[in-house]
Amino acid sequence: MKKDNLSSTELALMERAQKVLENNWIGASTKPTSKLYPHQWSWDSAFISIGYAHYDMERAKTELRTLLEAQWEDGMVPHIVFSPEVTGYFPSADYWGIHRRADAPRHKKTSGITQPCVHAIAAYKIYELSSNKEEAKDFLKEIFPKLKKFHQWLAANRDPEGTGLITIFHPWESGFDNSPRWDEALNRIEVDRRLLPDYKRQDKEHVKDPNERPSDDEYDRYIYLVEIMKKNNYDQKNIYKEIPFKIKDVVFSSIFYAANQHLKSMAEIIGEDSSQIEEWIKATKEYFSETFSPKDEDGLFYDYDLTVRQIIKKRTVSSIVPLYTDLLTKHQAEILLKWLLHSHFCGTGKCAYPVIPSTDVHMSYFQEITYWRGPIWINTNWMIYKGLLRYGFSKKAKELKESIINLINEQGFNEYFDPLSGEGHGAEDFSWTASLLIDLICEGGM
Ligand code: 2M8
Repeated sequence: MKKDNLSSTELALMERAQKVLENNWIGASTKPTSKLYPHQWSWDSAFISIGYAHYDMERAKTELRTLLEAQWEDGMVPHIVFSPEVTGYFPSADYWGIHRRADAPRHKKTSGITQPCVHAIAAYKIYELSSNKEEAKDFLKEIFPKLKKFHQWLAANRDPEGTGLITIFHPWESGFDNSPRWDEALNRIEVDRRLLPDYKRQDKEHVKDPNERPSDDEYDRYIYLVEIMKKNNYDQKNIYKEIPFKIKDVVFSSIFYAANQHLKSMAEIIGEDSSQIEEWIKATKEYFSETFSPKDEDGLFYDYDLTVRQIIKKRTVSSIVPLYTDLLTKHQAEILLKWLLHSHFCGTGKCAYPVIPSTDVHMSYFQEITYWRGPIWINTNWMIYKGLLRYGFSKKAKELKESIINLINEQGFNEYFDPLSGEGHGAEDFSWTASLLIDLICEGGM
């Protein structure tokens, strides 16, 4: 890592960020934070690995290796890998009961669902930043087959339609748990109370205000969806037929596309065949805009609900995340920039910092401290920052980067922030806030 060009504030922040990661390190991986999320989470680990790659290559590699040790035989990378000795998280490993599926690992306890596939992006970052390219190539050789197998699983089970767009079966799979994006689909579900177990939430005990977390009604629906999966023994084909929540997720699909591009680059470096990856890339190119941003709309991107066959018209940060990919025309990207400059997404107006909130602040469903319904999250801002650079919007990119740095410097390494006051909420020392800040400070590029 080159430290010469960093300001004293950036250097001090780097040190604080590394301390957050150090405190959350649990021996072979990093938990998102100490009490609220005491295990390993899938997409968190990929973001975390990107941060480590700037100053500790071994940790960056270990983070991904540990996660992939829990990969299911069929290729699925689970969204949580449990630390067996840790209690106090619901739903627990026992609750998930993954033993009902032969493909689930026997030596690791995991959840039975997945999360966005940021991992190939992280693995490629490790290669890119390594000074010893031979060693880095060996790492790619080791990890490539596992990542490809995960993408094959996604393509086969979450995109049987061959659109290059990924379907989620649960809000937790999006990583945006209680986003307004999922409201209608969740509300449509008729919860069969006989199927709901007696359960006790633990998450609300670890935050300042229980209103920061999803509601009990939302939780019942989350658990009900897991019950349907358990009833189907985590068999993807049967779940596809039965689950009442089936959505083509615009963020997951953007990440799948970007991750495939990185996977393809890896294949080229290590001399592996990339034809299947190219097929996935081609399919996403063909279907992305026509599915998520139909003509005569407002230029934003929206998830597509497969159950009712319509787009989900909720104005959230996900509507802009496609900027992270190279899938947009200059014109499409310019429209997204306009949205970002507007008060809807804190480009101007009443927000404390010009940093992008998770929901358009003018919408009735915007809630400033409630998790994914309004607060600022660093991972989505990081993706959009990279997108702004990609499309040549350097002025806005510079402003966003500086504002993210100021926000964290002044408010802390929180999980999320109230866009109106800037105040930090959720967990206090959150790993991906730290790791992605490191990436922003050290690099800023793609
Ligand atoms: C949140 O999700 C978990 C469930 O997976 C939870 O609410 O308990 C989300 O913010 C998700 O994106 C994140 O990966 C996870 C751990 O940080 O927490």
